[in-house]
Amino acid sequence: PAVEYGCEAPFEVEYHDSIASTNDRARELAASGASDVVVLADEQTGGRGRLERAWSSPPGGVWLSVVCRPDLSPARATLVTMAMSAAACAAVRETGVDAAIKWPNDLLVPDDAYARGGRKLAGILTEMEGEAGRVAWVIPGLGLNANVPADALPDDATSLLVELGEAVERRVLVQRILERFDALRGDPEATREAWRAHAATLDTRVRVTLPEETVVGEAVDVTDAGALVVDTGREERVVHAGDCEHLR
Ligand code: BT5
Repeated sequence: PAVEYGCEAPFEVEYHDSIASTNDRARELAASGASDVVVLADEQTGGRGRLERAWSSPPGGVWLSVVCRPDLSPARATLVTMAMSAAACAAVRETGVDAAIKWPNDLLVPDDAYARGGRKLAGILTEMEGEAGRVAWVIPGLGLNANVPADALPDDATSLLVELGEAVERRVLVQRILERFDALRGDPEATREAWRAHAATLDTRVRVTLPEETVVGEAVDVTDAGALVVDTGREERVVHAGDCEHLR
């Protein structure tokens, strides 16, 4: 396999050289009762972003999905996504790349030439199913442009390879991400703290585009449910979903 993977974290790993989408495979595993399984691929042929957007997933990336069964209400399942973004951001910083989280859960590498606040290094697609007011399963799917060359990246994106000028060892990177994720995922307070510590969006002027309106103001906090608190000057608005731009 392209990724030699030996994980000591409490996850079983199912590795694929190529697969349509690790989230799709993880959903199958979740439906058959699996838990704490990681689906990892070198390449995805049908990678998915949020809102039915496509996620470009050429060979060399870290494309992974984790089947989790946390004891959470559906409203707080976002904590799992926040744990994954904070874990991935910390592991990326250990490679020497100065990434930060853009709300809700993108990893960006700052780039002053970009009004939107940076180049996208990673994104997370979380899918879940609820049952009687509790989460039955939740699957955070992380797409991280690790050893993806510049010519295989979309516009406005970057990779660890591009930033560092050399390939990273994905086995080590994945291990670090999963260990941190495992340490954070059962601990809401630690998750929120870690998220805050890695966030580029807090104390930044933002424009959040919601389906019906646009909210502009200073991002002042994130809630336990992963919502962004925006001080518009007139009021504090709590926004739960939307696309966020950093304004300078
Ligand atoms: C995301 O969506 O950022 C979530 C991406 C999650 C991908 C992982 S890979 C493992 C697992 N299996 C899957 O099938 N998916 C997950 P969103 O915020 O909607 O961003 C999508 C947008 O990012 C696209 O419309 C493009 O503009 C841009 N994009 C696409 N591929 C990219 C890439 N490799 N790097 C950076 N930006 C990309």
